[in-house]
Amino acid sequence: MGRIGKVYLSEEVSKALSEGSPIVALESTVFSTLGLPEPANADALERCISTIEDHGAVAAITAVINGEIRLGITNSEWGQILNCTTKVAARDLPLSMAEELSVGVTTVSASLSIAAAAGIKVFCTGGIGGVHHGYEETADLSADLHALAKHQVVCVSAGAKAFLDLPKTLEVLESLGVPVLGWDTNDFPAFYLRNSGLPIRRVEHAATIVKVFENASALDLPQGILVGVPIPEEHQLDPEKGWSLIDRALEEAKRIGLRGPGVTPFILKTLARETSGESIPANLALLENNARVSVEIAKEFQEYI
Ligand code: PSU
Ligand code: MN
Repeated sequence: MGRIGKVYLSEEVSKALSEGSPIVALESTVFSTLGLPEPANADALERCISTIEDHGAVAAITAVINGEIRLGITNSEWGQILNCTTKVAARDLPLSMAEELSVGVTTVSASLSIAAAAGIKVFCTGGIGGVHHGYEETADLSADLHALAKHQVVCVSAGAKAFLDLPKTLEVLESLGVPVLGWDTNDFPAFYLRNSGLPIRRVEHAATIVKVFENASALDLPQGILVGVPIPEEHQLDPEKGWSLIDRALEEAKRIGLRGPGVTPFILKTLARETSGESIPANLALLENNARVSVEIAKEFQEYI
């Protein structure tokens, strides 16, 4: 197994890095039961990896295994990720190493730091974390936003999860200097829904994203780039129903006084239940679509060199 600093690379990722072939990094929280219920989580993992491979790139899943920070998980280790319930954000990485955590699933913040450490430029997720409703009271703002401000990685997502405070999330990204680009859209995508009604800058070609990245590097701007890819039309939830269910799930979280890292998994679960599972195929479809777009961008980076 290769290693870059404290990051252990699978053979496949090691080889792809040394050959300069396109690589897409992936988080692992979304594939654990914290992100998706069984068996949809296994389905999502399988579909993301095969989409990335079928389009000609290598999938590099991040996780913590036996206290090692890993980039690239082998098939025999998939089961450990799927069943894991220990969520590891960027700040948890040092402790999970020190305590030799047996398995931890990495969030966007942890994964961006791992990808950046290995020089991987494209990272794919479902939806990033952001500013939660009630921020004034709870100060709950995902570490994903700070990680985007810190690591020069293109983060491909279907926007931020629709149950977040999306206007505030965009404000914070602006304050942190993170460019937010819409993949063929002017409207910040809202995860299960194509539109949030919030304006962002449209890009129509992967080449533009690569140029933005290279220009930012040349200017010594330390930030990453957030690319928002809308869920394919046929898979989005009915907007009216979707937004009202999200309101209900938020009220429930508030009523039981939920705080901290448990909030996101709770709302994802509540939505799956309330939509009688309809949110799950939508979640799978957007992940697969993001994986496809990620490969397009990763390949464009190869062209540019
Ligand atoms: N998007 C999903 N499912 C998830 C997450 C995002 O569809 O499980 C995870 C990601 O790992 C993200 C994390 O980084 O939730 C954000 O959690 P928090 O709001 O606690 O920062
Ligand atoms: Mn949080």
